[in-house]
Amino acid sequence: MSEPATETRSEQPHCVFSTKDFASGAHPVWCPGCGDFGVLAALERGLVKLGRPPHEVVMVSGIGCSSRLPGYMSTYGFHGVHGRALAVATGLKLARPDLEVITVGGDGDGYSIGGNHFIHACRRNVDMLYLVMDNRVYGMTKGQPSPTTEPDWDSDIAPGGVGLRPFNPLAIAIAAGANFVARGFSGDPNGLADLIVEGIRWPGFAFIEVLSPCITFRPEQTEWKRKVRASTLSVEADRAAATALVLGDDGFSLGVLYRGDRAPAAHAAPPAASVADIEQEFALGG
Ligand SMILES: Cc1ncc(C[n+]2csc(CCOP(=O)(O)OP(=O)(O)O)c2C)c(N)n1
Ligand code: SF4
Repeated sequence: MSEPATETRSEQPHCVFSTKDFASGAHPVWCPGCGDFGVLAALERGLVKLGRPPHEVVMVSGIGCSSRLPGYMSTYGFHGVHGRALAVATGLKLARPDLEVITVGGDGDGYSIGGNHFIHACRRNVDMLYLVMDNRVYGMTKGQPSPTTEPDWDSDIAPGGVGLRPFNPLAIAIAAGANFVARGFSGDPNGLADLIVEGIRWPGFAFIEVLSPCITFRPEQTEWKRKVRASTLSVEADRAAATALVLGDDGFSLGVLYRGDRAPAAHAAPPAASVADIEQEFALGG
């Protein structure tokens, strides 16, 4: 096995970390071969390249196999409730802009129960990264179709398929105002690590959709490694044109698909009152 990568961040030449510094030591309970292992490796490599210490990074998630990821990293973490991760992350980043806030989760968590928060996080454009491990299925709850499931995917719960047009998260993100939009693949952790670094450095809300196979409930997704390819879509396109380009793509183009120039949302002003004042104001009884 090769040694973990180390790299110095140009802005912070004294910070040198290895991928081991970002690992919690807990063994992932994911099924052997789950794509989420590749995403975990990519996040660790990306954070090494970024050069920020683990205690300055917070991983926020909801519920699902993919949402277990913060527990496998040594950074701060918040494993919250289903579909609400972006609401937590938005508040955290506005209150503590000095922290690197990264939200992770699955397509069920982020596009179904969390769909409202996803759209409004794009619209708000707070300076943080959102990474979705999309396996087009609810893995943790044993294989129900998700918003990105193909209409004809046959399963016990939806015989013959759901028959619905899939949600297109990248086109929706661009149209709703996300400032950086990319697609990665769990089978290419180095390429994904580069996208993670670029997304974090780009001002505003960065969204990375990662094709991350569920080999247990969607074993046919092992074929994704033969379908993915580097994107040839223009990243110079404006928001409307970029949305149209992504809508016309087959969903297997990898790389940066959109870079916007919106100014990020302003951070919260520091509270005028002290913590003691606030505690007194909200004190019960008397
Ligand atoms: C409010 C609420 N509704 C439903 C559930 C059940 N539930 C847990 S995980 C999950 C879906 C997870 O799917 P996804 O986000 O795609 O993640 P994966 O497991 O595939 O990584 C659901 C429906 C829950 N925990 N809480
Ligand atoms: S059920 Fe699917 S998503 Fe969950 S750990 Fe297993 S392979 Fe990964």
